[in-house]
Amino acid sequence: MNKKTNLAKKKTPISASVIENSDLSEDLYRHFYYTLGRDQVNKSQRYLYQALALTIRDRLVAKCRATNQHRETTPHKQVAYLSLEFLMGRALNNAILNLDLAPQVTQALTHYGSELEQVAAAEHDAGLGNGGLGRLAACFLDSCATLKLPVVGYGLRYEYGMFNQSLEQGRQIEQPDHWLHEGHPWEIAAPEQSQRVKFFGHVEVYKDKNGREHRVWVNTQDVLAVPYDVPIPGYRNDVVNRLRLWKSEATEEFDLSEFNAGSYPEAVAKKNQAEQITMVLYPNDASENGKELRLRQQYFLSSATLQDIIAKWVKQYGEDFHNFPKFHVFQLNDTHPSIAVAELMRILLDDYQLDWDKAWQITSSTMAYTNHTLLPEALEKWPVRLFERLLPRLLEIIYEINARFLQQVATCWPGDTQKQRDMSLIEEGPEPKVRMAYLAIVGSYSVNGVAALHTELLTNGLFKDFYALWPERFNNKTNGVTPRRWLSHCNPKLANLINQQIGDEWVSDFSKVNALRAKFDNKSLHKQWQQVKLDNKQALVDLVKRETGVEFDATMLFDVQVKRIHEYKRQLLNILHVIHLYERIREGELEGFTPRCVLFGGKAAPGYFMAKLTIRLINHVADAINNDPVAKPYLRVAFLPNYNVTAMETICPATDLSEQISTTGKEASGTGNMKFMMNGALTIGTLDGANIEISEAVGLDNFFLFGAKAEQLTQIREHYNPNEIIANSPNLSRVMGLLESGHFNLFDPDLFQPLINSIRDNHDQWLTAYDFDSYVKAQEDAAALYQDQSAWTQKSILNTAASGMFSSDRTISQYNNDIWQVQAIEFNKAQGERNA
Ligand code: GPQ
Repeated sequence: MNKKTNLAKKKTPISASVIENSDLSEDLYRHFYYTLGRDQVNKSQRYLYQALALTIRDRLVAKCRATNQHRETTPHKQVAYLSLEFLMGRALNNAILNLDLAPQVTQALTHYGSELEQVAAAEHDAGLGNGGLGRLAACFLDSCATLKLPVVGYGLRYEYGMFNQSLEQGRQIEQPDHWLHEGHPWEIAAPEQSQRVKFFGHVEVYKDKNGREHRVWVNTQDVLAVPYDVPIPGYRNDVVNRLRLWKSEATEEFDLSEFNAGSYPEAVAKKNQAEQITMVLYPNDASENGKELRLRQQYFLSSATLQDIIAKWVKQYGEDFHNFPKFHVFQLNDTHPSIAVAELMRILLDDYQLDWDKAWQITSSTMAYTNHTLLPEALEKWPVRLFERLLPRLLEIIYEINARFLQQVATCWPGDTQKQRDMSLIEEGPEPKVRMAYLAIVGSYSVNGVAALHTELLTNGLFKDFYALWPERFNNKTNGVTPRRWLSHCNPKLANLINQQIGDEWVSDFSKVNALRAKFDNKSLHKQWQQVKLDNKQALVDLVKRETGVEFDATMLFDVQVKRIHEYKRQLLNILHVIHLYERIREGELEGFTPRCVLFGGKAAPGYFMAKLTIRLINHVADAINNDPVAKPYLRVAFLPNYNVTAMETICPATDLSEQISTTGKEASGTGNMKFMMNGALTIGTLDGANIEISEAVGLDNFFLFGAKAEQLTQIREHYNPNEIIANSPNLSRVMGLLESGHFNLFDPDLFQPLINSIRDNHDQWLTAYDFDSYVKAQEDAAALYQDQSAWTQKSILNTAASGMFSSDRTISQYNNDIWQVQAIEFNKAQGERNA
């Protein structure tokens, strides 16, 4: 036996089971009393939360180590999920659920006279994302860990997350979200694994002694990337994966050289510049940012991540990259990290001297790209001039990729120079630009859309030339959401009821929820189902009252639209319908009127004028209605400020009617639609994104469909005349009349003119006027059905029952089967413990 094993044997093993078996109450006390230095006198929910988080983190760390150990001892393929956004929300309850610790935690908290719900409320949301794209990444991490797949998330540790929204006189006010200021107990820094990321400088060419030409990127200004790891627990399966978030810091010698030259302030100023990179999340959803700092963020993430992975590879296998694609996949969450294609080439060419073909073979067989939008304003293009200054070596590589790619285009379409211009990675013009989506497609072996219609529109529209060239590369992966957070955790009453009916296997195999279908007509289930909904609605009533002062009534129909404010999502259409209902009340057209509470929520990008104006309109209309005693028994309207992940956890269990009303062809998928469906809401929606699949799964009898169809759009737009539509629609005329009379802006004439003009514009892309009457009709159907509570409840149950395929577990299984092909972790526990 050699010395090393001897030593290893002597070490006291600290294994996963030691922590698992240690008493949670004692650990909580230790963290509260010693780690945080608190005692009974100055206890507060905040410190209790922190102590509890640390207590749970110990258990996660132990499992994370066991998971890693397995990885290191058993060579296997792994996925790096690269995303500029991870919209995680709160972690405490999710960890308690996945580790099955609720009874122990509840017990431990009794010593402090506290309840989990209050303690959990002290946690800040980790709002490192804008909306659907960032939340999808968070759901995916949960599903990967639950399916035991070796997937690591890589993102940025923004000091400031998504801004906090408040309202002043109906206007959106943005406040910074300094979510880290009280510390983030879940993360563990690993400064010893820091990476250097280069910026600026220039490229020099030299010949080595064999006469071979080398290009070196010199005189760069380097920034340090320091990793912080956040544990990601699977559902009751002992697997704990990681989310690695990079923080930017100044390199030490940077400071020192300046410092020695006696210019301390300059040295500190540069430190600030370096730290700026991960200072703030750009708050734009599905639209271009276009700022240099954003490109720096993108490169910083891509470079740090690739260097990290390559460094580990070299440590393990040396500089032979032959097998690299057998062990690594990089999934690019939209084009945001697509510079990774060029960066991997740079590392292989410049740092490890591979030849071009070999480097390209490795790169293009490890990268995979997910597209999340067809909106032209969201398709990233970076000015060549910016690249040249910020990332000169990367631009050279992109030019070379393009030259070789255009050869292929020329071979496929001989003599067609227009085709070459259309497909070039460089867009010509007075300000030439790099088309990031094309770079991602050319450099990836897989390109996917996020819902069936979206993928179809990609392959026969936006990317049709690329599809013609490489049809095998394109595939669909319809989005999903995790049923742990979006049903088990956020709606425990419904989860319990479902357990009583069909057992609890649905939590980790959500297709099983289909068993509820057989019970859709069970009267005693109806009663319980309605009671759960009523309780959940009461919780939302309380939230809305607390945050807005508006009194909702839990017996009314709850009609909800929460999501980013965007013209294509058509909050405007919704508020027009609210005005229509108000007109009916004012005119006494109350026959068959179903009383309803309409809830809006969502943030507008700070620079998005029309979105911000829409928020003002909603609030002005809400004020007018809520202050009109005639309307009170029939209609209440509220705009809930600061919509975020945590708010959705109260909103979706309480919703009767889910508004998914985007203009057809504009919403890539939608994921809120799935959360509502799981929780038994009925959907009023267009045939857009995943709504199509939702309506197919549940059946059109159980879905309120309206609006133009995708195949009619070209024709509609050709002859679109909204003024004529308005004139011919008594309802819409009346609504426009009230809006244009200034009824909602008496002290500010013309305030809403830009919105009015957009509706009346022949070029209105969003077709608000076109869809209005069919929307009103679908709303009437919903209102009528709600009056028959038994029929409504049947459909509510059928919606939950049919939501099985919208679990992100299904989505991730498909990513794995079709794109990643990694093996699930099957570590035997004994081995993990021995090695720990
Ligand atoms: N999405 Cl490109 C975002 O949330 N942000 C973005 O920057 C882009 C797309 C959304 C998209 O609008 C939704 O339809 C999808 O459901 C979601 O991504 C996840 O795929």
